[in-house]
Amino acid sequence: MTMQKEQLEENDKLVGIYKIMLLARALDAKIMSIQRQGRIGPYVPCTGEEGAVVPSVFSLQKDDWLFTSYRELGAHLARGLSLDLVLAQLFGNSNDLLKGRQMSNSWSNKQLNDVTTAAPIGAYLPVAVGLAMGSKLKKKNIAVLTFMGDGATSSSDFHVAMNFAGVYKAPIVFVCRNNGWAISLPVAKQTASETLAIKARAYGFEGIRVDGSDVVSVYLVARKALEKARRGGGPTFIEVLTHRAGPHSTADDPKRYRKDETSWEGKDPLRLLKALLISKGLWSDEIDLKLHNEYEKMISESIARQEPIKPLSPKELIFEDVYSEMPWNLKEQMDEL
Ligand SMILES: Cc1ncc(C[n+]2csc(CCOP(=O)(O)OP(=O)(O)O)c2C)c(N)n1
Ligand SMILES: [Mg+2]
Repeated sequence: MTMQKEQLEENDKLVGIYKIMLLARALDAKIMSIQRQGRIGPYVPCTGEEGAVVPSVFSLQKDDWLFTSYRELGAHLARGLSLDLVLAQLFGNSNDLLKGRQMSNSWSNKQLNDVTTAAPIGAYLPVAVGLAMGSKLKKKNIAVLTFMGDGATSSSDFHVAMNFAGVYKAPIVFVCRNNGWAISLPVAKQTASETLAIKARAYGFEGIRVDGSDVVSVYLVARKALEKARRGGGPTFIEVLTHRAGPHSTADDPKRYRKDETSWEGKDPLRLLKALLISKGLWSDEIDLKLHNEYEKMISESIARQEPIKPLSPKELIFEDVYSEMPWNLKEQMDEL
């Protein structure tokens, strides 16, 4: 590929990343507002962390796999999850692919190799590594990308996952969003380790620390790590320094523990990427406003479609999807219900 063509493709990627970040930001604000109006259950917002999340998904290939925690709305959007499915999950209606059974923010889509999360912090990490190990055994040249928070690095499952990934050279990339907080616990009380990235060294593989407001760096580091995984070069751990702009969740009041913080807006990944695109002649304030308005309209229309849809009945929810053929005793109980 010529340098020029490569540059054009990279520019397209950056614009693509920016658009998804913009959509995630607009959607996050709207979801917060409908949550405050009592129209959905609890929600975990993602504003401020888009730069740590969206870029790496742009280097995933179709057969690769994605695992997330709950603050990676932009990752699901980047993987191709539709607005309707994002909202159906939050309304827990009958359109939801998970039938309203999962906690909010636990998006997934089988067709997109986008796996739902587990509520216990870090519990899905060994599953992600297992999938990567299995793919390697089957000689598929694919990679697994998994996100986690800084708090997840204290879980026993983190150790299990990192250890197996290192020993078996699993084709996996761990992206740890270090936003400095596990709800109200600051990262300094989470670990005595100098950084989170250096933890990878003890497991025998590369750990890299990158600034989450620098989208280009996050993109390049993640792309290289995913290529390495697919080539058989084993795992990489990427610590992305980022900022949780809002509360932990809608059930949290950060004013009680987060005081005297300096403004984060100068480090806002969305603002910084927008400025970069404008400086490269790839974007303008006019296009930005137009797209933002389009997104707001799309989001409102999607809410109008999903909100009136009812949830499934308890009968379908309790009895289905456990056995391929329902045993007689369950059938009896279902009839009774
Ligand atoms: C094993 C376990 N312990 C505690 C909790 C309660 N809990 C939910 S989210 C959370 C904080 C996790 O922080 P982090 O991994 O840094 O992710 P962030 O919320 O900052 O994105 C905790 C302690 C849980 N879900 N699972
Ligand atoms: Mg955190």
